[in-house]
Amino acid sequence: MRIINISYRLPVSFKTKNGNIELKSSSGGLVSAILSLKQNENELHWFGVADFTLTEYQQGKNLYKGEFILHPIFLSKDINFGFYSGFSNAVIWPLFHYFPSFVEFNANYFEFYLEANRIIAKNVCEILQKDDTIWIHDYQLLPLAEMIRELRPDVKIGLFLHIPFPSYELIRLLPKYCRDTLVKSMFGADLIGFHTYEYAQHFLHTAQMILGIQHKQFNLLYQNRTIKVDVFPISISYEKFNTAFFDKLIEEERVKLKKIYEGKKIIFSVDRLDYTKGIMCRLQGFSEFLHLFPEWKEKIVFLLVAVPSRSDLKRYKERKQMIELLISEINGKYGNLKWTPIVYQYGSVEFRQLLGLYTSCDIALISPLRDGMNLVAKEFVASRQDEDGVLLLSDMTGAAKELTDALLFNPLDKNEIALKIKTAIDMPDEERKTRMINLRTQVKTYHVEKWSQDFMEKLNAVCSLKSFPQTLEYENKREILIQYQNAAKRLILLDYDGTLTAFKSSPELAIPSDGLIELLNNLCKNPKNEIVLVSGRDHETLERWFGKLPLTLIAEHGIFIKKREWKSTITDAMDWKAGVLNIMKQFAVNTSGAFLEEKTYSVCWHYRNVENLKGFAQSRELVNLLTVYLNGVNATIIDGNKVIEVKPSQINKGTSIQRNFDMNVYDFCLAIGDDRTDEDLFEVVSQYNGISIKVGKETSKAKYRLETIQLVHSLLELLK
Ligand code: GDG
Repeated sequence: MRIINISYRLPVSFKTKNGNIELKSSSGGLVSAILSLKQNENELHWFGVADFTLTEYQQGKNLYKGEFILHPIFLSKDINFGFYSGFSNAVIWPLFHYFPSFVEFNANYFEFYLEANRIIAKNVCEILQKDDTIWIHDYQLLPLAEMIRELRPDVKIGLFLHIPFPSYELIRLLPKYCRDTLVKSMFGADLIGFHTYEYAQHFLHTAQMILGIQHKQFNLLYQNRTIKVDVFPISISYEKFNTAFFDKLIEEERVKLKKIYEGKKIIFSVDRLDYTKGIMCRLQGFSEFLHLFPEWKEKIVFLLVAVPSRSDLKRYKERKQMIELLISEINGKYGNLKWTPIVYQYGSVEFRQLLGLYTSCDIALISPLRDGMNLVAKEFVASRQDEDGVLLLSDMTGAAKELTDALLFNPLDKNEIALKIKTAIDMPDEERKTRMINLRTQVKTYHVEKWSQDFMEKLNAVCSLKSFPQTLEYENKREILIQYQNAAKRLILLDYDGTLTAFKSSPELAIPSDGLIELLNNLCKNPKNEIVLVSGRDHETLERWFGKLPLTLIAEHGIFIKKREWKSTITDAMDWKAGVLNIMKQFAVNTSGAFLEEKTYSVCWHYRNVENLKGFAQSRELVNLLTVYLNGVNATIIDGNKVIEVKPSQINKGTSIQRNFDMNVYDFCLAIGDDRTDEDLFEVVSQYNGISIKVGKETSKAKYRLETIQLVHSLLELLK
């Protein structure tokens, strides 16, 4: 198998130094993750944007002896700037981290972003082979999956977002064409992964608001494909950090640091200098600690490493100045000639030094305002083989969801930070050890190698689901007919609107034609047939139109069933109905063309007569509001075909026919429907090896597809 990994950065870089080419390899978490997929002769390819010139690459590529087959992509300076700094880091990064006021949207940069992704897609497709697996990483490459799929529809694609996916309220701040493109193009992937359930949930909500797609247990049907959304909290290579504790060089580093700061408690932090990392908050918290607990004067030191990052952007330059100003203020206010409370380095540290710091400090203080995951927290924990040290972690990080034995705090609350530092210092040895053991078990259990294997397994699983209906051809029809003729007991389940009759501007106008009544009557006449009309309509209408035919009627998606007489299947109180009706009325008043349909146990808001864009936009607002209103209530919102319906949860078209299968054994079963509500029907029918047919062009779990109502009639006419 070939795995094609694509991320903005390559795992290596080439630089000219004193006229010679030097190779610099990255040993970050993602490299370990992808390397762990090198089993069974897997070939690992890695595409990324080159941060070196073509000449440097040609001269230096033989220096690389690693496991990856490298594919550097050379972008022009302009495109790369607009793509990376201009759009990725000045729009998506701040917006997705809940810093909307830091967003600097420039339409040209968005074009460069798309253009860069197109170039990458083209390069990738040039080497693609059948059965390759593509894994795309992060916010720089959100449109890539769709772009690759356009060129190679058959390929297997996974996408993982390393940063948070924010609430829809943030996404909607982007210009419509931009947000629609970004979200829609993510659906080019088969599997879309996030660090936490919260991010996945935000994404699914956004998909419903922007594209009107509803998920079922995190699975979505989109353009004839099943797409899975799932959660994969990234981790680190536990072994690498754990075993480092006894490495000679690291031990030396630790001893050296402990000697320098002898007699003092050490607080340590390291991150890229980024406004999301909450470095200012951490400094304010430390300052508050010095203010509240002056007895710690000269007995504590804060070692703060800020790694230069994106320093070409205004927000990063100003943040650096703010941080450095605050550090000097705190040092000036509390320090003296013998003691500097904050020891600051603007520059990266080598792995050996980093591990020296992780293993010699008493407290790791990590305070992002938002962070997709935060690997520093996990690295600190994994490196503490001595089971000592306290992790102080912002509850706004993805890591806080897993590392619950850390001392969690709100990064904006400087008083809380100060008190938590004090708690950490005073923590009894036993509690400190227990917490650290629990944290280490957590990181050890789901390490980065497991993360990547888990992702690959889920990607393979979703791609093996064949969800799209195949067009019902002559051969299939013949097989159905043979099966029908050989059967002694048959069940035929038919939806009405959109399946047996066309939609009209108003539901009451869709009266069955004489021809249709005759067709149904003929089907009913055959004693081997049991015909069931499974509709979302109210039971009065069904009675009026079909009451005289000898068939079973199911109304309101299963709420009413008539074999001989009408019976309700509802046992729950319906106390939500009046409130929903009120909300829908309000929306009908505000949306000209929209109208309500009230049934005994459900309410519908129709927007088929509303201008397209306006209708869809209003329907999104309504779904949003109803989702909140119905929280904890036993009612389901159906985001249907130009209709929003609320109905009791426990009943759907699938449950309504379950009883038939419980009481009978059929040797022929056929279900035909056009709407999302018919998917429940198809699901049950497929469990009993029945034949399911979707009417129309959309995706479905049905086995076959017929594009028009006329074709449904012709098929039914053959069933004599
Ligand atoms: C993004 C998301 C998510 C940092 N300084 C030095 C150094 N580092 C290494 C750390 C750690 C990594 O960089 C930083 O990872 P984080 O997870 O903390 O943060 P981001 O860079 O913002 O990463 C984040 C991550 O993607 C993975 O999905 O967790 O939420 O924002 O590995 O050790 N390493 C060395 N010297 C340094 O000076 N050697």
